[in-house]
Amino acid sequence: MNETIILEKASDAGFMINKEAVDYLVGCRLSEDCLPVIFSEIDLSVFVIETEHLTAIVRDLEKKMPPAGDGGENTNTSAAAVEDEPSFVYKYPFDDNPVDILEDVTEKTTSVGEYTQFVQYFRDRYTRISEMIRSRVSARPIESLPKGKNVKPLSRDGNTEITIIGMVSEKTTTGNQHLILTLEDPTGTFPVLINQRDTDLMEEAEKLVLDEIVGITGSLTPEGTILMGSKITQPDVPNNYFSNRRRTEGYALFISDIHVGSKEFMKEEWEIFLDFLNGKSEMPQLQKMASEIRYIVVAGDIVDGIGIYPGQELDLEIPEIMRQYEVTAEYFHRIPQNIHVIIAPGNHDAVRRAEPQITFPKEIQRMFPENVTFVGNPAVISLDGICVQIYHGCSMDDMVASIKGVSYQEPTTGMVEMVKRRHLAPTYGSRVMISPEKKDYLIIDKVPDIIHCGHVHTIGIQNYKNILLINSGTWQAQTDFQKKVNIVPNPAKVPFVDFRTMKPGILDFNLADDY
Ligand code: D5M
Ligand code: FE
Ligand code: ZN
Repeated sequence: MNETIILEKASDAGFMINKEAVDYLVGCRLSEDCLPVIFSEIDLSVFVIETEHLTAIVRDLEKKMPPAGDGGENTNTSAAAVEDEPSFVYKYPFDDNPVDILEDVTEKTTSVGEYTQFVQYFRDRYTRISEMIRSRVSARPIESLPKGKNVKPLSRDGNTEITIIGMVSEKTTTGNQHLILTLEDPTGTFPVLINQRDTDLMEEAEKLVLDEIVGITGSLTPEGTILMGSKITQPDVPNNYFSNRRRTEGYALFISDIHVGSKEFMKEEWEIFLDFLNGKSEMPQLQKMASEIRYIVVAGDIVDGIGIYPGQELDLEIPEIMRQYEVTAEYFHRIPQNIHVIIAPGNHDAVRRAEPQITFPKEIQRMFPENVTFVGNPAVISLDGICVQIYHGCSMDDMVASIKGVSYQEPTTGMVEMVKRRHLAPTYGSRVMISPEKKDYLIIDKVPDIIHCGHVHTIGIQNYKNILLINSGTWQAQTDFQKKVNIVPNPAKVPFVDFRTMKPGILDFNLADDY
């Protein structure tokens, strides 16, 4: 559909229409003839048409549409049968698999690591995340809270409940097992008590981590010295969140933690994966799928690196860092040229360790073929309209240690906690090192369609509020170090997403039954 015609037909039907809704119509697979029907279904009380007014109507019409190619003559086909048919025809390989980089610190770094920059960095984090919380509750600055004896009700209806939004700067337990949180906003700090008898609230409060920004509603004690918490509001994503992404086609594959150079790098399985990409699988379905792959996203740790942990030299097959990248680049030269590959670094790669990480230096990039686009960690990219947030995932180690229910075995549990906080690394100062940029690149600002992490070497796929969370495993078998800390990897498996339906799946290239 064409934008001008959409605007014209909406106006004919007596509506205004916002940009998102126009884009949504442009991306749907209905023809312009359907527009009057669509607009006739919209309630006349609507003034500006938004995407949410359209989705149910468009989906209904799409279901009724005959599959492409049969000219609509097959009127006996039931709706259910129609759904099973391919709804349109597309031709591969694409010669244009566009990638737009929407967010990336590379080329934009401002950090020199001075103290004042940390102040500015945390100020940016507070401003942007508190704004998200403010859209859900109205809050007041800490310095405006009434002080002194006999605090009067704060609103005319006698309700003394107020909300403050602050960064959790301390978390302690009292002798009676109540929880005391200190919240800090730019105007001051204030203690909040969570009563251990309020078990549901306590369960939520215990999951709060230091440095995260949260809204807490409650009543002030008569002296105005403490807030008795009754409700916690994290920024999160609305329950009815709906992405107005464009419809597109083909497959994207998600991998990470290849660890080339490690003695445990699973060469044989990796070779089978490369064969698959080149259409050399035995199964015809896999050959067909391979021909429809448009993107491979790589979320860091492409090599094992050197000096990453004590004694690593004993685990290395290739002890020289540039040689590790040369071998990796040779592998990437064997990926079909029509597939657009996006690579971000991880903690084993030869880039600065503090996050956000700037992408690979030019001398490494030069080794790779032209169909590779390098980005930093984290980065937000658009794959032909599908928004992907890439993050290697070092914060997962902190979250496993500090949030009940987050585990290495189910890595998406940690990713859900990132989305709830709209931040990829909510705690500062443990395992994740932060580079104080003027802007906090670790904030999940735009709600992506897919979040892709690696690092923990286990596979996980989960849908959370219409966001697809993917953790992409590894190509490294269990190392002695991991055995000692009881990390059981999930290697040689490749999560993928069918961009036509947004349905995920996993390709398993394991040869042994160990995993
Ligand atoms: O991380 C691979 C996995 O090993 C990931 O789950 C974190 C874990 N890991 C890495 N370093 C440590 C330390 N020092 N202690 C505990 N667990 C760790 P990778 O980034 O590939 O090394
Ligand atoms: Fe790794
Ligand atoms: Zn890692």
